[in-house]
Amino acid sequence: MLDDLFSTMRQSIIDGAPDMASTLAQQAVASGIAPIDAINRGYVPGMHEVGEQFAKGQMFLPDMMASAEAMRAAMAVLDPELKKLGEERPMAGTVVLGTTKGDIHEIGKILVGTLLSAHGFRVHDLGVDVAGDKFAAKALELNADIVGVSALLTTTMRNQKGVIEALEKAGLRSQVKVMVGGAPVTRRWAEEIGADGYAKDAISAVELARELMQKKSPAVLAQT
Ligand code: HCB
Repeated sequence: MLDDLFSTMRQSIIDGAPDMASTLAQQAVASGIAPIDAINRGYVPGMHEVGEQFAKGQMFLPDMMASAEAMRAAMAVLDPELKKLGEERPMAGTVVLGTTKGDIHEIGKILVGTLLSAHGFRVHDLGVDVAGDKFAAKALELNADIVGVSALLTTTMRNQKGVIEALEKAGLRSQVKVMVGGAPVTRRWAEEIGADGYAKDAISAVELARELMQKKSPAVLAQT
């Protein structure tokens, strides 16, 4: 029964059907299904399928855009539900989040931000196509604990290193932890560019952020 619902959610993304994606998300909320399960078991597998079909030339850019629209419609319903979970938690840390320069993929980054908020982090999302110096300026302004950098293209991954360099240049590197993610990003890449950690999905990003905070200020995290 649940599997049928998740499978229909997945299909709504493949079909690029925002109304259907939104209705299914509302049904999930009404039936008490955890929003994160709907995302991870329903909608995200649909995005992965779209990516595979695009790579094989079976889907094209407008299809991918329609799928992104459907994902956004589902997230519009699920986002507030996830954020409610974070409202009563003590502040776990401040995260500045963004997608690297040259890259406009935002869905995964938004999801990471939502889950971090749901776990008590104060999140500032810089959006997409963000240059390293903007990450550094916002980290300085907010006295951020963590900078999270997303990249979905092999061509924009290298700009994650640019963010680390910008933090170094601004004299902030010793006080700001950097976590990286995005479909082509690996743990190995994170190590290569000197990031403090890599997260494969939003749940791991929360775990990683908590680990990084533990290293920075164990006392704060113990209360969350
Ligand atoms: Co886009 N695209 N795309 N795309 N796109 C990918 C990424 C490809 C892999 C598809 C493919 O070929 N198989 C491919 C990249 C190939 C490569 O370089 N290796 C690709 C391409 C080629 C392109 C264009 C160049 C296509 C073109 O114009 N010819 C173009 C690039 C534009 C640009 O950025 N300059 C393009 C455009 C688009 C859109 C606009 C149509 C749309 C994005 C819409 C939007 O975001 N508003 C889009 C989409 C939707 C995709 C796919 C299908 C889905 C991405 C997605 O949302 N995934 C994607 C295929 C794929 O990734 N498998 C395809 C779902 C989220 C939940 O996963 O991996 O983004 P995620 O995030 C995870 C995870 O990585 C981690 O947690 C997230 C949540 O679980 N994470 C972090 C992410 N960031 C993190 C940061 C942290 O600190 C920690 C963890």
